[in-house]
Amino acid sequence: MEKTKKIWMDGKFVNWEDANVHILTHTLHYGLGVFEGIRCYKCEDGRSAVFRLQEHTDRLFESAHIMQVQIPYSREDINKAIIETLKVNDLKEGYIRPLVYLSAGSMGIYPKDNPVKVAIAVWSWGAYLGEKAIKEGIRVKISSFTRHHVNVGMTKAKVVGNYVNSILAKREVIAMGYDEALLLDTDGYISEGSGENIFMVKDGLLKTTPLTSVLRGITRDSVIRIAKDKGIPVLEGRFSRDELYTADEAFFTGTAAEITPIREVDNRKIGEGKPGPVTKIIQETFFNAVKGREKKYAMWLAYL
Ligand code: PPE
Repeated sequence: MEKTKKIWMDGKFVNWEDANVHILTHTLHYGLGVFEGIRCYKCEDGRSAVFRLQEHTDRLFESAHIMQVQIPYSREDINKAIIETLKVNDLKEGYIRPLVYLSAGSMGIYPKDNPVKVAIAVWSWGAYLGEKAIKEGIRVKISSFTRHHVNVGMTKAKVVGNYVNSILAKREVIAMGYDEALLLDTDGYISEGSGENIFMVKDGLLKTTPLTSVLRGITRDSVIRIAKDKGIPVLEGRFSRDELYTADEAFFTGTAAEITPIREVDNRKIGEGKPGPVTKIIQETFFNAVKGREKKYAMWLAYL
């Protein structure tokens, strides 16, 4: 990972090397913190733009609301701080990680008076699963670990501790030689990847899991919008692993993963084992949108 110069910590720019926290930081012990993952792209005209900044900030505040964490800043403050952090670091394209955490104060699971703090880091981040993954697709394995039950982990909130489940799944499948993990929900239906939503295509119909037990992905929302604009029918509905095995196409969506085609699930080839026509058109339109090449989606871009 490539270092940048400064990290925003509660209104101040701190040197990357000095961006530390106390060891009794509550979030570090108990996992209650919320975060976001946002991308900034260098556009055609040389300017940089954050993709769907407001939606990411809104989700950060929704995650905090679900977890009863009071962010001591306004949404506008956070938007501004994100833009400033990119500018201070002179980062034209990369990843943005706002983190809201409970700092040191009380110990014990009940966070009494622990101050809520916010940090924003940015860094350069290429294709999450590699350039080859974007072009040729990846090999996916369904994990033996189940996604959170909706009354165990708050799956609509991007909570720090929720990601232990993702790490378990990802480590398991990487050790077996696959590229990414896919998790089933507690009823045995497909839910999401370790850090991605999933789509499948069958007979021209684009299908994605309903929001029941998955994160309300902003890339997922962008894909649904693009598909509708292209006249591709979209259905939000549950599907099982065998329905996925017999899909014509499948792909993951996420800020980090962008649009990553899936060429294999559990050693079964998906379609022809390479990105199909629907995946390609959506992927192409998505990259045109984030890079400011598609006027129709200009409202998704917050220029620096
Ligand atoms: N589900 C999960 C569990 C998830 O973590 C993400 C994002 C998504 C779906 C897709 O959401 P969206 O980014 O709004 O389209 N995962 C982030 C974390 C990646 C990481 O390794 O860290 C991301 O893509 O930024």
